[in-house]
Amino acid sequence: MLRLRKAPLNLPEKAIEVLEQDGGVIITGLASPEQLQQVYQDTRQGWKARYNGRMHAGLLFGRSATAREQWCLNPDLLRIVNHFLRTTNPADVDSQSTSGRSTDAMLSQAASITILEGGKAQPLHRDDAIWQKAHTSQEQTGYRLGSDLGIGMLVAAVDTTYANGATLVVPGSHLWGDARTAQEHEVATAELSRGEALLFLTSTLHAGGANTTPDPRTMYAIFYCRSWVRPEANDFACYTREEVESWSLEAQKLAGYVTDKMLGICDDGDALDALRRGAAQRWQDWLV
Ligand SMILES: O=C(O)CCC(=O)C(=O)O
Repeated sequence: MLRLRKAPLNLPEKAIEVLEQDGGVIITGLASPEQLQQVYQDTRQGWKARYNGRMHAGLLFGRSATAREQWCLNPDLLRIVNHFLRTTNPADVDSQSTSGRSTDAMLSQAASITILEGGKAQPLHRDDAIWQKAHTSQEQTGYRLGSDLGIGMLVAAVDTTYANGATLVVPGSHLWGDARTAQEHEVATAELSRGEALLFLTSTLHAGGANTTPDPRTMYAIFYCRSWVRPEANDFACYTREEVESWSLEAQKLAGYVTDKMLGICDDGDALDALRRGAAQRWQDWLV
């Protein structure tokens, strides 16, 4: 069985090296058993929609302080994420605009995904299809840093195996053009021990597997995108001022409630400022 390589989270350079070569890596050392238990408690009420044997519960960022503050904001993880997703002004942009500007990745979506007994495998896909991204082959040039729009992370809440629907990944497919399709022998199974995480570029072909066991396969999905692409989930519609204010400043920034006052503004300020003003004052502001 084709397998993915592993890297410890406290050696971000190793994970970056494997991601550039394979498009996906198994991260060890992110989630402790205590954190997994806490996130399970935080999310167990959240299961709502069910489709094709898969259950998806959104809003993980707000539901679980542990997932938000300790996983999504893990500094070693963000070091890897921003290696791929930070956007720094090219020189010609610098000469025409705010010079030296650099923006970090933001949250695209965070959710819990469970595959129930009998849940079918997904088709192999690239997550950057949500942004309608086309891919030209990088097989000759090698990986072009800057070509990815996002990175996904799946944290295993249970041991994942081929039998219970471990994520299928095609190593190296982040370098392929759109015309190339994966053959069976090119598909790896990212079998994870509970607490390990799969990190993969959004250009990498992957799929949730089929669950042929009686036990649910649960993973926490934390996806990041570049600052200037539209996040997959529009969670702004869900959180209250009080909820957002209870988050750390870094979490407010990651989710787009606090910005660099250029991109993602709301009424010429931050979305959090607008929430603080509230509906009544929002309209009064315009009276002179
Ligand atoms: O459930 C998985 O293992 C992968 C999830 C995924 O690829 C998706 O939801 O698009």
